[in-house]
Amino acid sequence: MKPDFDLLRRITRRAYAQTMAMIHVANERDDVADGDPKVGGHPAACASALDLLAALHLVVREPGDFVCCKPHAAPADHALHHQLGLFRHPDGRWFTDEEAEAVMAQLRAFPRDGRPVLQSYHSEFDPDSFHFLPSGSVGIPPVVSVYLALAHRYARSHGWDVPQPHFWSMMGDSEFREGSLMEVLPEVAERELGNVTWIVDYNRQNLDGTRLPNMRGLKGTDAHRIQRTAEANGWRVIQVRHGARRRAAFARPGGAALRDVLEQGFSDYAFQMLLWKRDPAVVREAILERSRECARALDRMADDDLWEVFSDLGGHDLETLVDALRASKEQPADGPAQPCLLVVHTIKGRGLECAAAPGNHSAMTSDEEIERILAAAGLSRERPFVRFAPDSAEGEWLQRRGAEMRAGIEAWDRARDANRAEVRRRLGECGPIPESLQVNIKLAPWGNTQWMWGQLAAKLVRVGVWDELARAGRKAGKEPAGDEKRWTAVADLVLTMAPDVGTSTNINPAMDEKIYGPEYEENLEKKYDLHERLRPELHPTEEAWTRHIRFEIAEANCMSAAGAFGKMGHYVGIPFLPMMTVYDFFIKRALDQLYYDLYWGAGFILVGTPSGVTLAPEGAQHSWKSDIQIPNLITWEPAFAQELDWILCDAIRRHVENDNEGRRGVLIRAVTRGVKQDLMLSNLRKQARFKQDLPPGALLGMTPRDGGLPESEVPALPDAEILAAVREDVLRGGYWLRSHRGYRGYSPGENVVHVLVMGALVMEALAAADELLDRGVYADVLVVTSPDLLLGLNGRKDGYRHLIETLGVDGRLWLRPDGQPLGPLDTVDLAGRRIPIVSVHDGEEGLLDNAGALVGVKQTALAVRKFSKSGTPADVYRYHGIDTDSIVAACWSALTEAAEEKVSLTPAGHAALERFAAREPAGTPRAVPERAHAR
Ligand SMILES: Cc1ncc(C[n+]2csc(CCOP(=O)(O)OP(=O)(O)O)c2C)c(N)n1
Repeated sequence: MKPDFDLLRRITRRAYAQTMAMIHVANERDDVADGDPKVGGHPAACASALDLLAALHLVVREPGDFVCCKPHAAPADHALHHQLGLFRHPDGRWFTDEEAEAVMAQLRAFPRDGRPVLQSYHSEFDPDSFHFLPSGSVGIPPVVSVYLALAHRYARSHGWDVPQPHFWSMMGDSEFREGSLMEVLPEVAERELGNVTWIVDYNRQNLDGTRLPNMRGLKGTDAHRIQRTAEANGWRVIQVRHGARRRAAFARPGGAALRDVLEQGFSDYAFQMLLWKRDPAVVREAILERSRECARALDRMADDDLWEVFSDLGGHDLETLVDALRASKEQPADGPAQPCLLVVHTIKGRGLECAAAPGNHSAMTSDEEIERILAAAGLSRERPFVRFAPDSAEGEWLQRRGAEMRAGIEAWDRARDANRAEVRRRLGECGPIPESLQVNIKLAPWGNTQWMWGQLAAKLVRVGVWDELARAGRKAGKEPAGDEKRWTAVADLVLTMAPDVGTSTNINPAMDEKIYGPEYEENLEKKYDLHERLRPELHPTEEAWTRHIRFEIAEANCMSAAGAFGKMGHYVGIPFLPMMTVYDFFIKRALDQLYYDLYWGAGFILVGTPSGVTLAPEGAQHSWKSDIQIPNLITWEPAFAQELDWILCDAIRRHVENDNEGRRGVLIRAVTRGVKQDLMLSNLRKQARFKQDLPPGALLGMTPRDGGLPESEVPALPDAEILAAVREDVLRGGYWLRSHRGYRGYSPGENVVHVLVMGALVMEALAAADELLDRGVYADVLVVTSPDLLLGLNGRKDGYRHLIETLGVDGRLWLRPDGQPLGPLDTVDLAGRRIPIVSVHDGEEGLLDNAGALVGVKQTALAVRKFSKSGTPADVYRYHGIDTDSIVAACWSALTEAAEEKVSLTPAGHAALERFAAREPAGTPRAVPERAHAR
């Protein structure tokens, strides 16, 4: 049915006025202290986009469609949603009229007393965030939106009941210069995503003013360039240049020449300057200068008419816009589905005094102007946000459209909940998710964590696709058996992705014949029987057993895809878990995308591998490590393969069970340096904590010289028991790999140092501990598995309990008498030291350096502080001072330099101490017992 465009124009005018009023009101609030930053806003940028957003929201958009828009147009979206009554509470209840009116006055306000507010840019916290992507950083949301479209397609190909909505993105013309958009452009057509429409708000201005694309160099305006770029990348392009007035003028004599001039004759700059000048006589002259043939058309136009025609851009003509938006969804009858890009020609600041003025990006409306705008829409400053009366024609129309939208949104919620229930059922059938994937680590005595990642990914994928392959009568490999079966439902949710580094990061089996994508060509490797040993077959299909999304060298694209797939649990109730493997160094290529994913609350796993200077001979230029602290991200760096197994399994379980608040994004760093895997258990077994039947108070001896019970003669607990205990510590951020507590001669405050080590340097730390032991120093080695959980944002949440309480890395002062006889009535002087910390990691300064400050002891941090060089790991570690010798030297000087602190004990304290000493069992080391320490 043809919409009533007059009525839609009246609604749009009100939305326009309310958009401007939102920004005005936000800037009028009086809760401002001296020196506070401005509130601000972008009336002009909203004005250029408002009509096209009205066409989208009021007419073309289906309820389930996804939308993302340039950030600074957020108020325009809110105002249109307000007309339609689409604000919701977090529990799904729709706002009452009063609540809706109230929230419109709360743009950019802080949410006091639980009061709903609207963020400065589109946000998940907004009451109208349903299927609206967050914005703020331009150039990212449209990319995310593309991958969300892909994720929906993937879900359908894999047998899930998921609708295929349309994905609309609106962006500025300066935004369209963002590299991220150029990076994704070819992908959208290659992946044949016909349900993607991009809309460029072509207002020829950006933040700094009028854009000046060099028409000579570009051989056309920027609109021509955009069209050529998009078409070269497989898109269909529609220019929405002219409104109805222009088209009518083109139909009259001389109109064709006028059309030519308006389409080809003006540079963006020249056109923009005429808009700003607002003088019909100058416009007339400029047109005729370009083509005398236009005289026939222009001669019939009075100045006012000429101005109307000249400024009648398609982006402000609702009818034209509705047609164009609808046309963008049409698909070629033959040939692949094709995305579409609309170049919508608009005027920035249209209807405002600052229209087309170069400095209008954040120009505010004056009091008089806002009054004029409100009055033109039949509104007043007393109640600027009132909605149309329900019994008015506009009100009735909005009620109907709003009700349709609400019903569609609620239906989407129900479908999502049904999927959630189905996922729960499938998971429930498999029983609890195992703690381990049971990879046989013994196969690789010198395994590295990257190797282990490949093993784990391969197993998950093999278990996940077995049934799909078997059902299709294809070679399916070993049928999941025993504990593996418990993984089947989870494994169906897992997929891998990589920006052209899948094979080099060991996930060949996960990729082999499992690349997801349109099968646009016959598989000639199959046809000609071509195979390469140990290499995956990469021909894409959309079969149900596909599990890998392949990317070119496009880290930013891949990162956005990880976010999009990782948001599917939220949107459609199917918690896909994307596992992106990427060279750790290049995570910083996609840092803004990573931030976006985390802000958005997506759940995903990033495997950054290989990482750090441990790359050694492979790439000195690639050695800087991802050391990132952003809320919602948890970072891990396992040393041993077994740790990675536990970490990955736990992360998967938390993701599918939605038990990952504050840690939805998981970053695991791995390396290609082999670590002697049996060092893990051989060291653990030596700890007094893991010895069987150790008599109370008995002390172990590492060497016969120590005295004590010879360690090797005291049996350790069964390995499974040790590992179960250590797993707990690993998953809380760190564990003691070597601890000399309970050994004879171990004397905190005298000869003990805590060595915190992360990742592959564990071997250097152990070698240093051996060497130090020969010199009478007890270096306890704490493997930090998650710097974030132990010392970072996630550790902070419980006051670093694991570090301080469980692992006992604290600032205790270990006291001994300071040379004076103990007399009952004297004040006694004591002296002591705290246990110093030496940390060593392959990463930049700062990663572990706060441990000492957290517990209040001296810390020496060994870290990477300069660009690296090629060489063997031994060379490179030495070069950076993170080798065994450096650790030994650092421990030695930490002990000698740890200042001796003095404490005076009063007679009362002394008496208490004596009473304590009397209770001591024989054989306890001479150090002052724990409960009498200064802290
Ligand atoms: C990545 C990024 N860089 C810079 C900004 C700041 N910024 C916000 S809007 C804008 C200008 C946008 O111009 P354009 O895309 O043409 O949109 P218009 O406002 O003209 O419609 C800039 C530079 C941003 N939000 N994100």
